[in-house]
Amino acid sequence: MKQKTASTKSKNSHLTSASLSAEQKLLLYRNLTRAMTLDRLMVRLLQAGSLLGFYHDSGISAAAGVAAGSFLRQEDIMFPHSRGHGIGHMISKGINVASYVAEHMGREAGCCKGRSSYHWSYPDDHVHGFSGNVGAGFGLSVGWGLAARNKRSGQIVMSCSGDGSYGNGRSHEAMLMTSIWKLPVIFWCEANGMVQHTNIDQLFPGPDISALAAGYGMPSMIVDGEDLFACGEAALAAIAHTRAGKGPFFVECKTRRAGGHAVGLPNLEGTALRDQELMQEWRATGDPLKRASERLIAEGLLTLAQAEQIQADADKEGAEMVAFSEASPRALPSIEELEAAVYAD
Ligand SMILES: Cc1ncc(C[n+]2csc(CCOP(=O)(O)OP(=O)(O)O)c2C)c(N)n1
Ligand SMILES: [Mg+2]
Repeated sequence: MKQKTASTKSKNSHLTSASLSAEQKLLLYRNLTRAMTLDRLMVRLLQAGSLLGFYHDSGISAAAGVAAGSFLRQEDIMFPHSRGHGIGHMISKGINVASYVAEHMGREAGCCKGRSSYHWSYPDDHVHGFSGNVGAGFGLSVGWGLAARNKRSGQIVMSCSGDGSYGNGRSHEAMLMTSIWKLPVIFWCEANGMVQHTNIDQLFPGPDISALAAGYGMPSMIVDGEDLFACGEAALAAIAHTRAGKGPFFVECKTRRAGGHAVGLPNLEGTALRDQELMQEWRATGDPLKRASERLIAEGLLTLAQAEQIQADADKEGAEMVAFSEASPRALPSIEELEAAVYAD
């Protein structure tokens, strides 16, 4: 069975990338440091038995989500991708996710009072729901895009998902409707070549998911999803296009999943489907943060001391979120409360 590798070249079918300023590159770098630090923290918390439920780590694929969030405005709408539980996407958009960590830890201080597991939202920050139903964000993205256009609010919708979600028919309805109505929606596809335990080439008949966009008259770009700055440039181009009222835009970030579907699940070890040595090599050589720091240092935009400080800040941020969560009582709702939340009178 063929395994997907991240593309090393960008194929930009319709637009050229906007180039990034030094400030924008450093913003991306700081956000990726924070995202990867929190991702590792969530893995540790799960392994220590401190999280309720599960965690789908982002690992070496964190760069795309960070780029998706970093240049949005506060009022823009985002549907984060489920990998990394959307943490990188949301912190990059400027959302304080301490209450999200608390939510995972089942605490009263959680954004849904520790009762939601995976089904939370941050409406004040324009993240409207997160679902275990893969592809659920597509329909909502159309609705929010339509509202933004009709109200002339200037908002755009960043609709993030994996390559697997494009097997859901709703994605096609969303692409059709946003294109016909010229809605400000970005289809941000984080294509890691995997759909839970299945390789994408068993489920999609072509090399590029973004080829779908052409069928709906929508411009698209393909970028190396492990190149933080290529993803950042794609985000800027897509944001400029949608904000200008030119309709939807599709970005495919090619990346890889070097681990199992969720922390603790087997990575199809012992089967021919996943080459474990290759996965190990990806983990050893595919760190997008290392790649980004080498580039910034070579360009004279970052020193080792500054990189260490950024890492120390991220460690502190994570520790503060855990302390915030642990200071809050465990959510132990009564049966009556749970029933009231499930059944209508
Ligand atoms: C409608 C629906 N079908 C199937 C599933 C089971 N499922 C959970 S995650 C997942 C894979 C999603 O693939 P992708 O969107 O590429 O995300 P990735 O796991 O690769 O990050 C599937 C099929 C689901 N949650 N919802
Ligand atoms: Mg996938």
